Amino acid sequence: MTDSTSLAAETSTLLARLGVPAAALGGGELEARSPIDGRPIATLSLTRSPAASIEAAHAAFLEWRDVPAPRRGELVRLFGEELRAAKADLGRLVTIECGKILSEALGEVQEMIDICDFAVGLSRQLYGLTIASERPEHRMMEVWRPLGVVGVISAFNFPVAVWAWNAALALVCGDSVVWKPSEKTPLAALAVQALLERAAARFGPAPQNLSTVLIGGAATGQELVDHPMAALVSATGSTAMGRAVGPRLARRFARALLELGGNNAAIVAPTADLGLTLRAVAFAAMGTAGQRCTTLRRLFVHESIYEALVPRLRQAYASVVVGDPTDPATLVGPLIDGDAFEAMRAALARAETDGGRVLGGERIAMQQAPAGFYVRPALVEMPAQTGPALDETFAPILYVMRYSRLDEAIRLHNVVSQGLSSSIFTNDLREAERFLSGSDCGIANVNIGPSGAEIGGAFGGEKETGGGRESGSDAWKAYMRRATNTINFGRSLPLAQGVTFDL
Ligand code: UN1
Repeated sequence: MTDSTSLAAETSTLLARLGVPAAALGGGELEARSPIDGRPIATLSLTRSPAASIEAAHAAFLEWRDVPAPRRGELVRLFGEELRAAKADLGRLVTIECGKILSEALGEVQEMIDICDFAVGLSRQLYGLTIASERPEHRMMEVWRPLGVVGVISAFNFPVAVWAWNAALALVCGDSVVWKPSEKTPLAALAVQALLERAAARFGPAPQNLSTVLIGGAATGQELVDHPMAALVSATGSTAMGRAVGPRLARRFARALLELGGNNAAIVAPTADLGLTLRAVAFAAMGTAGQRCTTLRRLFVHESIYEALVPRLRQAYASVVVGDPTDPATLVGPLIDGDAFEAMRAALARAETDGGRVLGGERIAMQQAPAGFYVRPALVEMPAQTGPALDETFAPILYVMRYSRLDEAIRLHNVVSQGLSSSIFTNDLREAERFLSGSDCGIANVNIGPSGAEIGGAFGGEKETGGGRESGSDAWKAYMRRATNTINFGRSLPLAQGVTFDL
């Protein structure tokens, strides 16, 4: 286990190398902590005036929207280069600040690089349509124009990638970006901002304040949500956060892109490849210590294979290596903090009341990190889908249930209030297709787990997950304003729908 003085020292070395100005750190009122040992790693100041930052970003937008889109793509290309060069350092910082294992932290930085590549290509493909006009000598077209200031509110569990999904698209779409990162992971945000500034310096004259970071808590986020100059706010976090943010944005008719909770499930059907299923379930349910919005939380196993799969799962849960996320042997790092641990314990206690058989869930003492919250992931065999199995608890708990009929499993799958991601494990084509059309989630997979999506697809979900779509496919359209243009190139004025109005 890395000792805490060396963690703080390593953090400041990493921040310096990543280009974070020393003036941004030290002496402020926000204390950044590492979940590795629960101890402070840096202090920083809160943003004094979020409104001033948003107004400055709006001025940047007015310049940036006139820069041709492929040229805007060049800035994102350079940013992708900075990320490639800084991948090891930024990944390490992400591990220190949010506790995910190094391989996953590096994967998160890779996800940023991937979305930059996607956005660079997109900068030459912001296509509109030409539409047949019913009037002679008229042309109709649909064009996509830059939108304005894009606010991004991100969560601790993906402290850099989710911002990048939004920012890379927003920047090529001609928007400026104001980022309110989780107050649990402000340092990674400052590092990313510094890398973007490096790219901007190489780009040539880029508008000042094209991207800014607001350091603060919920009140700062609220200022961003309420500011009339924030045209779109893309917010990732709990459903409770979305319930607070959504109506405030609606009140001023601003755009909302909400990526909220998931209570993701998988169905393991009789023909499933059990070796593959075991590995997929282990990563999806225990990876990132259960702290992904796409984490697998419910597993429906067909009764005919229950005894073949579940004992192997129990073994995996009992033996998975929990510990220091900087150690390459570790697969499960710490929870983000004590509140997360309390929520996990409370959910497990409720599960027991409902007749659940709980394996794991106990805190693991780490000699050198008494204030770190390390837990053995919990596997809970439930007699039925009740109580905590219907909620999202942001911790590594997998509720396992038996099923006999696929239609019933799909019904139970859909019964929860969230609708993010879902999977089936089967080699039966009919079952796979029935599941894909039956799942009510934004993401539905066959023979892979629900987490770890690639950036090329649209990411997001239905119901209490909030309905937003980020990242690939045509998610970029949320960051632009659609305009329908009709051009009359004749000398007369025929009216649509055959209306006459002759003076
Ligand atoms: C999140 O947890 O908020 O699909 C995002 C995944 C990752 C992103 C998760 N690509 O698990």
